[in-house]
Amino acid sequence: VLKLYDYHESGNGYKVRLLLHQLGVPFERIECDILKGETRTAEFLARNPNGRIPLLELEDGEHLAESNAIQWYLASGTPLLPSDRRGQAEVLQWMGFEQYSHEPFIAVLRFWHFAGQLSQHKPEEIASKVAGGEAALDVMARHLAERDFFVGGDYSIADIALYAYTHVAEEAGFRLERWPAVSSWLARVRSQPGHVPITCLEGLPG
Ligand SMILES: N[C@@H](CCC(=O)N[C@@H](CS)C(=O)NCC(=O)O)C(=O)O
Repeated sequence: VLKLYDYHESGNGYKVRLLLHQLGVPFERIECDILKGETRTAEFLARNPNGRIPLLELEDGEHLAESNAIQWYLASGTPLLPSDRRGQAEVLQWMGFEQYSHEPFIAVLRFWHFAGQLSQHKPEEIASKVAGGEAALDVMARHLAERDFFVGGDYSIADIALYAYTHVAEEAGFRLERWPAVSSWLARVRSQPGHVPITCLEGLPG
């Protein structure tokens, strides 16, 4: 059975958890407390030298890191990844956007909030995270103004990648009502078959 090394608050981990549930793929979830350095032990680093979750252990004992690469692996050949070249490139485009223009602002600011680290950062650092997050939400809202989902009109792993930290952006101080197109997309994603919330920490028995 697949093993997912994960942390309960992690949106990156949630992308994989949610996808595994929606695909109905059995997995075991292993909690690693990142606040206690559990991804930085020699044992964990032997599995992922980059010291981060999510990490998927495959049936043959090999490992796959990076939330979006893991999603690609799992969704390949399913309706959650387009089969055409253009659609696949667009999924990668939005995943690249998520990792470079969204996660470093919204996810990092949320982490500073819940890890109690906000006071360790200068006001201008916080303001720059807020501005980056708002810019990302603006881009998403513009794209979603005329579309139900990010790529090709259908729900895909591009939506999961962006849903993970957008739906908890209020925990980072963003008021999502400012972006109605984003709020209605969040509701569409939530209504997909097999959807589970970020608080669902169950694996799936085989
Ligand atoms: N680009 C990576 C980011 C992974 C990442 O930042 N993981 C965080 C939790 S969300 C982590 O494991 N941090 C622990 C550490 O850095 O020690 C992905 O998308 O999977």
